[in-house]
Amino acid sequence: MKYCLSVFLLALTLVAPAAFAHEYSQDQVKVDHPWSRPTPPGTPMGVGYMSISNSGSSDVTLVGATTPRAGHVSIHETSMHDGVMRMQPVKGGLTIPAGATVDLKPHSFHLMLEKLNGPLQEGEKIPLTLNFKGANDMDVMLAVEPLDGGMMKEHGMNHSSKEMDHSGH
Ligand SMILES: [Cu+2]
Repeated sequence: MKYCLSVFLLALTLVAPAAFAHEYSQDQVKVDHPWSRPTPPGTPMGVGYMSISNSGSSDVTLVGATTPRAGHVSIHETSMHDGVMRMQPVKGGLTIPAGATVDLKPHSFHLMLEKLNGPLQEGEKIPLTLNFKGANDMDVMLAVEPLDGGMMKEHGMNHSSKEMDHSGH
């Protein structure tokens, strides 16, 4: 009995980090883990990453987004040209084909939050409305995660409260 209980508790512990993930579903569209990075003061631009799935039978296109934290949001793609990394707007929007998932992630597709009205702070949740062609607009929250990446999510509350103390100085 005791053994079973501890195995059960261990399983819960291992599953716990998933509780920090967040996803949104609406009609045929699922948006998983929308996140961003903190920006240094004075930086006019921030990023938005997420994974968008389309379980419908027709294509859906992400054509834009709005947020109260930025004057404009663009859809960009980062790519390598002759060894130089550069980013350019995705013309006509980002298509999520029927049945497919498209990842917005570092060194690939991303949202560019331009004309920020203030630095993006670690721990902040940024309201973001995604505008789709072929699906209804969708509200999600971008979680501003630490610069050292997703690994730190494992540390959960401890980490974020420590960081909040720090930003008070
Ligand atoms: Cu960009």
